[in-house]
Amino acid sequence: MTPYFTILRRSLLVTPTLGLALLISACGGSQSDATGTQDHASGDENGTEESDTNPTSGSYAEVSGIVSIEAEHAAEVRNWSRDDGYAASGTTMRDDASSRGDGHLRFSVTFTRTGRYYVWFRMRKPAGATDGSNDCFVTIDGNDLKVHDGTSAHSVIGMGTHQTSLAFQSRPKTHDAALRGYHPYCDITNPGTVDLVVTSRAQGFLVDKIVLIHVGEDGNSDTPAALNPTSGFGPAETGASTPFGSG
Ligand SMILES: [Ca+2]
Repeated sequence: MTPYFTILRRSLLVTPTLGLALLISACGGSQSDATGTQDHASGDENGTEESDTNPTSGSYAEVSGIVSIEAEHAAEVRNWSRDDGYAASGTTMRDDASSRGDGHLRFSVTFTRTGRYYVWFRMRKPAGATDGSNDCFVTIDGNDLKVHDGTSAHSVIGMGTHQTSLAFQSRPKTHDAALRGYHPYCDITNPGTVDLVVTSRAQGFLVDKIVLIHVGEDGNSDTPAALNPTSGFGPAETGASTPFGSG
């Protein structure tokens, strides 16, 4: 259990209002939405012919309850591009799509350990950008990420941030302000390989790294390495092989 998760649990359970306020404050305040009407990833209706695909790309793998992915090492890229202008782990990927749903980063991830994983993104919006450039859709095998408010689970749109420098956050993109203080997560019910897809929602939005951390039934991180993805570059990539653009 990391100190961060200890603090998080105590904040949410003992003083939920304060905990939520702290989390929202840490995440940069309330979140407005980008203009437009699409609130869900539209998938890849245009097919894959425009995708920049590396057919030899391998899977990422969960190792000891951790999945760590460099955004620039996607197995498939469409309408995102490398942006070396930031202090990143490797480099960042920038959403270049001119409309929502018209681009993506696709990752293949193999899990051996089932259960719940909290999702962290090292991300930022571009300097000087409005809140219209601060989020993305995220799905795993086509399913939305969720948050749990202590009573029930709720689907969320994806991940979002108000940070103007790259920082790890476990912050959902959702229209429901009451849900923004909870960790977005995915439940892995069976060992095997899934598609993690980051779909364009905000032109200029930047992602450096994606980390998934297995958590116990009480919501606390139970990874023995006690890796804290809220600072630095986070854990090294797990199980990557022949990623996009590596050669
Ligand atoms: Ca990176």
